Amino acid sequence: MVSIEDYGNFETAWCPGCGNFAILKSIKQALVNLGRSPHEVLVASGIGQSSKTPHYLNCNGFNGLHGRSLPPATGAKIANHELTVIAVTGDGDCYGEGGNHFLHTVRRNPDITMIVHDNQIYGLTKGQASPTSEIGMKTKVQTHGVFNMPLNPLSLAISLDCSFVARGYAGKVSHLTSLIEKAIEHKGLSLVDVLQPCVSFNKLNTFKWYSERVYEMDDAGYELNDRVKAFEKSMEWGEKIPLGVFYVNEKPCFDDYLDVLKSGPLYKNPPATEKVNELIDGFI
Ligand SMILES: Cc1ncc(C[n+]2csc(CCOP(=O)(O)OP(=O)(O)O)c2C)c(N)n1
Ligand code: SF4
Ligand SMILES: [Mg+2]
Repeated sequence: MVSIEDYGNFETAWCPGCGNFAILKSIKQALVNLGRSPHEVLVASGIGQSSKTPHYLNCNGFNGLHGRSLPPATGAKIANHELTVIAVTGDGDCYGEGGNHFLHTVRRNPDITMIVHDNQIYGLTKGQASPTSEIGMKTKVQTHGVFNMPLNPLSLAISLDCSFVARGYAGKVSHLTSLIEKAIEHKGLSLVDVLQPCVSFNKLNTFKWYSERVYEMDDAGYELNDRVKAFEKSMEWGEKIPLGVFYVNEKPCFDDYLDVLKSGPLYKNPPATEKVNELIDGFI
């Protein structure tokens, strides 16, 4: 039987009190609840405090370039579609630097789970505004306050027909754990945007700020495949911030279109070296 200890207990470089600890705990707990052993799981990331997560999990991991958690996660899923693949990323990494990958991965719909540590700031580089920073928030760079419109990740994902869209909060570990479980079980691309206080650099969106506003939706109040209603719900932000599953659209995923995967995971196919040699010889 899998236990939480199997996923290890590593020393981290995160600040004491950071919301990242709760997300790490929720990921481990969700994997254990689903009975996934470390060798059956891959966690891929880009660059950022959030993207250090693969270093703190005893399972397969890939820590790549800034904004690029999704391409290796997609590639790994295709190479071995029996793996549970999770892309861990940040609001800067996913919605800023990696924004283009995000858009097109939603369109491609591979069967992977995205967990975005959304602290509304660039944590690793010490507190510049990110795509989700609030208007007016002052930082050492945005000295007069942020004036770019914040991006709403949930609305964006729903408008693109992302297969599963949810929001969690690092201050509610058991709720977040159940969202991550649902996201992993969902077949297709699942986005879990997690409100994650950065206690060192985001002095606006603190644990207190979020805790006063967030509420759990027991039931969204509409059919979860109703894209228009889900879009409307995703725009609720301010005095009240909903948490839970906003949108689910069961549809074929990228892996389903690849006939070559029907005979088993790609990595088990013997390499066709003679064909590769033929191809190389064609250039000589
Ligand atoms: C191409 C590139 N541009 C910029 C950077 C510098 N950089 C590293 S992490 C980061 C922001 C990370 O923010 P986020 O993804 O929100 O992660 P957090 O640290 O907040 O978890 C930036 C701008 C980089 N490493 N590579
Ligand atoms: S800088 Fe912010 S996001 Fe990074 S570890 Fe510290 S508290 Fe967490
Ligand atoms: Mg961030």
